[in-house]
Amino acid sequence: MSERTLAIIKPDAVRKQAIGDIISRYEKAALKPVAMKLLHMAKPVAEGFYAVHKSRPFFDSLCTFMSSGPSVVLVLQGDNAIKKNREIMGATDPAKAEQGTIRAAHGTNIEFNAVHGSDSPETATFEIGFFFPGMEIYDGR
Ligand code: IDP
Ligand code: MG
Repeated sequence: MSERTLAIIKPDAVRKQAIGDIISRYEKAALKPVAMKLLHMAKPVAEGFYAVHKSRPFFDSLCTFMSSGPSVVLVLQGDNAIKKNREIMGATDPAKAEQGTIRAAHGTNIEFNAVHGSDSPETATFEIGFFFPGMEIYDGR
């Protein structure tokens, strides 16, 4: 079933000039970008995006990181896009991520882990709507 997921190429990966490599991995996995932009999140924007994590001990540090430089935010579309993206991302902790995954290739540690991917249809709907109005998402397939 074709579905959509939200991906973020986080500030650490943008700083490492890994944007092109990561987008190439999405395309090779048949995850087609249908909306995309580069933006520098203000800290309150990062706090809104990660509100689900606000009681976690790493919340403030995570939001400082996510607002430390520009990110690339994308909507990816394809069969089982949510699960497939989580697979090619690898585990949250890059040290535990399988070889060949984006986090194994570009992650530094459990916080600076290169990419975000929605984890369920509900979070995908919230996260896509957080960054993109419907009119900015390509619908031509
Ligand atoms: P996910 O990105 O693999 O879905 P989540 O548990 O949803 O992982 O955590 C959101 C983000 O918070 C992670 O991608 C990572 O940047 C950061 N994070 C998660 N766990 C920790 C931690 O234990 N210490 C510091 N940062 C963390
Ligand atoms: Mg998550």
